[in-house]
This record gives sequence, C-alpha cells and structure tokens, in this order.
Amino acid sequence: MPVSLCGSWDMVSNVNFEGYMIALGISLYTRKIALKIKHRKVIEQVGDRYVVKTLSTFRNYTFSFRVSEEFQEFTKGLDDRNCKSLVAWEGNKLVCIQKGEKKNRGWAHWIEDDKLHLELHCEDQVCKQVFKRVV
Ligand code: VL7
Repeated sequence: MPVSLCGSWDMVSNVNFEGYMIALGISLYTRKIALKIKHRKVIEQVGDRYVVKTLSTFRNYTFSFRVSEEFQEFTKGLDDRNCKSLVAWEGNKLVCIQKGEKKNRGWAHWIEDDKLHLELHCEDQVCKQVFKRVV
C-alpha cells in the first residue's frame, strides 16, 4: 500500500501553471488572478472513496472518485469541461487520465521527501506543483 496522500497541504511552488492554463483555454484575465494565488489541497479518504479539494481565495474545486472506476468529471469553475476520468495507482503514484476535448490531459499525485507532488498535463504543457503538509 503506497504512503497516504490524505491530509491538508499548502502550495510551495507552481511551475508552468501559465502554460497549463493556456492549453486549457483559460482567459488572460482569469490567468492573471489565478497565477497570484496559492492553492491548498485537502485529500480525504472515506471507505474506498477519495475526496480531493483544491481551495483558494479565488475559486474552489472539489471532486471525488473511487480508484480504478471511471467517472464523469465536470471541471466546474476551472475550464468547465466534461471529461471521462479514471484514477488509478501506478506504483506509488495516483494517476488520473481525463479523456475529453483536450488531448493528453491528466495529472499524477505522489509523496516525495514528505511533500505532496502534483504534475498536471494538457496537450504539450506540464505544470509541476509541490505542497507541504499543514501543521
Ligand atoms: C486545480 C486549474 C486552470 C482555471 C482558477 C485557478 C485556481 C483553484 O485539477 C487540479 O488538481 C487535481 C489534482 O489534485 C484535482 O482536480 C488542479 C487547479 C487547476 C486549471 C483553470 C483557473 C482558475 C483554482 C481551485
């Protein structure tokens, strides 16, 4: 069993979020605001269900899923698209594939050096975020 991702995590770095947002077609106005804010990630596990909350002073995004079970995702308040999403463990990484209008879309979460890592990708863009545990 991989090390638990559960808990509250505060963003410490966010590399190429701009490129990722451009790939998603986010407007310049929204990108300018989004680039200035720090995200808090809250990951909870209830039975075999995960709840992942991305919180900020600007917008919040919450979704939940069961591992290895495809679900319909609507990225409300983000790019407002529908995806068929599937989250599964690949070694120690929790990997999501988001099938939809955007090619090569997905993300991966893992723990490294007591930090929560998140790699988000869309088309040819990769965004890398690191979070530290909230104490
Ligand atoms: C969530 C945003 C850009 C719109 C707001 C930006 C601040 C904070 O999807 C994400 O994480 C996964 C894995 O944890 C859970 O889905 C990252 C931020 C992506 C995409 C769209 C900019 C507006 C948003 C909620």
